Amino acid sequence: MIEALQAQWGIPTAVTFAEGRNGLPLVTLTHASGARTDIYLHGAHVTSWAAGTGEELFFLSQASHFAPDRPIRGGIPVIFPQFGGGLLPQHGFARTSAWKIQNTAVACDGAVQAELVLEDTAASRALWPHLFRLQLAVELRDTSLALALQVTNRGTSVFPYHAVLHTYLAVSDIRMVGVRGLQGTTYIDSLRDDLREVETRPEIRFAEETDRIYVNTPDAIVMRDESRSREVRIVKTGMPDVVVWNPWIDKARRMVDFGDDEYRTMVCVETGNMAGLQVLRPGESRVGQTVFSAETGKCV
Ligand code: TA6
Repeated sequence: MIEALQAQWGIPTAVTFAEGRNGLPLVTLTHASGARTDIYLHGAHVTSWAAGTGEELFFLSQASHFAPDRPIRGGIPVIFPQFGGGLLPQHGFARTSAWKIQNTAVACDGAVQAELVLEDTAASRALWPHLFRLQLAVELRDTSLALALQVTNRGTSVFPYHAVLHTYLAVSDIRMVGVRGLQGTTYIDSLRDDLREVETRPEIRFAEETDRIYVNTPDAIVMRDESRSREVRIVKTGMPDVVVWNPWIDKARRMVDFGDDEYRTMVCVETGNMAGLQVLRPGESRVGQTVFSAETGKCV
């Protein structure tokens, strides 16, 4: 399978296919600057992003499953058509589905691109009776990684959905981390019976389990990792909401695919429509994009 993927979609030095953990196929995009990102076809799951400096910017649990029927813990799970619990499996079925490569390229400015696609199957229709197409376009540059998630209604009836990039950022010590850009935004506190309050802090800090859906937020968010003098800027378009999540001690212990102490080295800053369902009519498409850019050595 890897040889066939490499023959059809590989690009020397820029796009390389390999067997990843437990033999799951992955594609590595490598930019001329040395920046690199790994994408498993399982879930179209970005598991790693290293900017030109070589520093890893995404968290990936040491205890993560790598199995066809389990989500990978870390990186960027693609959440569709359901965020959270409900009639479908938790966070929907896209993150545990086998996606296909639709295109690879190196753009004229050197950006390395890969596009992955997922369409409805008999299995998905048995769970969720709609015809859809998901396309995830990944674009790597020297200090940025862009993901565009397009949802298309291929069917003849309207469907509601959530589409979310559930991003796990790597940090050195959660107690030395701040998230800026959400002040004045209304949030839904998942830990307090979905109580709605307004965020009054210019910077969110972490000292306990945090699980909040910020509704209709500004499109530029910054995660500051003081220990590493690093900032990760997150700029979204067509994605109204942001989730900020850290499981902290007790929930970390309850998660079998997450190390007990790994809460210290991650924070989720997720983008998409989590607070409410979006609706697509037959033939309609909608795209949401998130661009991550990293700067180190800043006086954060
Ligand atoms: O986005 C935050 C959240 O909904 C948390 O409540 C927690 O459940 C997290 O997602 C991880 O969910 P998962 O199904 O991947 O364990």
